[in-house]
Amino acid sequence: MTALQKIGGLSVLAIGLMIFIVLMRMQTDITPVLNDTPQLREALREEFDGSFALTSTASGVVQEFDLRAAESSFELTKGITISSFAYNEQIPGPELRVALGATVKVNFRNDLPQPTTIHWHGVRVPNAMDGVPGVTQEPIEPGESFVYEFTPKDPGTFWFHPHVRGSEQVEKGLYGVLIVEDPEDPEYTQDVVWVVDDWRITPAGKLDERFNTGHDLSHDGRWGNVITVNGSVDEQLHVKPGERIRLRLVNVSNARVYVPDFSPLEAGLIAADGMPVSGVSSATGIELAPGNRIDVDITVPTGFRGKTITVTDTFTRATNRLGQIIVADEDAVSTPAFDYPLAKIMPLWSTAVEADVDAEYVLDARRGGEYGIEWTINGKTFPEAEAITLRSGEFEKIRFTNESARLHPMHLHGQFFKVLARNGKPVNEGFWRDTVLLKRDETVDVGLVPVDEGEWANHCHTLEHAEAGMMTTVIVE
Ligand SMILES: [Cu+2]
Repeated sequence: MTALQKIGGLSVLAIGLMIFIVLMRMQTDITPVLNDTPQLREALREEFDGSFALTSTASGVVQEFDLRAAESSFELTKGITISSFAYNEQIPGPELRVALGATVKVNFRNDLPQPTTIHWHGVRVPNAMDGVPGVTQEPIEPGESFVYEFTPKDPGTFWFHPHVRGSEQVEKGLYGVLIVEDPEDPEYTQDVVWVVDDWRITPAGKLDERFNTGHDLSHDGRWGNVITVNGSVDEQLHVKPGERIRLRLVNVSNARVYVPDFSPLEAGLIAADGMPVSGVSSATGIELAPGNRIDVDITVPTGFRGKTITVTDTFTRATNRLGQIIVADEDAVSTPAFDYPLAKIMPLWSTAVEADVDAEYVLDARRGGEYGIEWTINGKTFPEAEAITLRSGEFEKIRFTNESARLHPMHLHGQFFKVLARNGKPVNEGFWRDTVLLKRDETVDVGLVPVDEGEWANHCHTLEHAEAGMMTTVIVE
């Protein structure tokens, strides 16, 4: 079957689906009795109050970093050295650790042969520091420099990557992690980051330089055939029995989704997308879509002396190896005892089902454009779509409707939201997100109270889909 035939099939499917949805809507128009009132909205906003730091608590300390993007070469594994891009010649780029309250100053220089920017994924930065070309800044041309300066408002696990030709620049190795440390963070015996990526390597042992192919665009983006953790196909974390570790997983892949399985270790989910959860649950089985982060709390049982645990990914039918946790054949150390600090306020928003949808984003594909296929939001590609406006400090309900058969991890910049319902069924995840995965034909309702003002990107984090138009903006005012 040719790509065009496949796309044709997709259109027929999409038209069928549209007719079905119209029929469904005609039916549902008669049934719902929503009680959207100013009182309901007020109550929903009150539930939220106190969830986020409204202003930064700048300490006056400045933590300064020099970051340079340039062409590089990278040894993925023995015999496979690829032409890459890198920050400071490292893959992953440098791990930036800053104290909550410190101002982060990044002196960035672009020595790539193409323009770039840096987006600080999940960090509530001043709008002008968000790194989105054509929205918050001009692209940084080769040979040019730019100073990013912001004071993070939230502690947690965040990351940074380019927002220009993302499907190529991120795939070639441009990404790094930003960790904001809270003085109230408990003392784990180790605090470790696992940056999870996949690479598409040709039989000749080179990085496949065909970006944005028709196949990748008409499917779930570019999935690689080699998975690395911290740039290694054989990442090993050495621990002692009794240790209590904080493991931060960041999915920087263009498109691949992971479902980490830590068993037989018990791994508690303590933070999602950088933000603390309202109650600890198992981290095994959580979907880590592109852009997502999870922080897990693992106590190594004393009975695991001398054991090796392989952490795997079970999202696809094949089980993929991520990294290994190797327990020393030594006496146990004493386990630090503390309760991980949970989110102080997390709205339940159980009455949000009664609120009308304030903005709906319909996700779909069509033929056309530079790549022969375009991914659309409400029938438009970036930048033709008009921005929607969200009211700062008010409860807002957004609906994402996936009318395609493909995966779309939708990422809203500058704001955190909570999933309210999937396919109309209320859910309570107990954590905030900045990126939510939509599966085929799925509808996801999210609630938020926007607090950071400006024009923010809202796009699919499958980087090939974003490249083919799947991006729009919201204005918070
Ligand atoms: Cu997508």
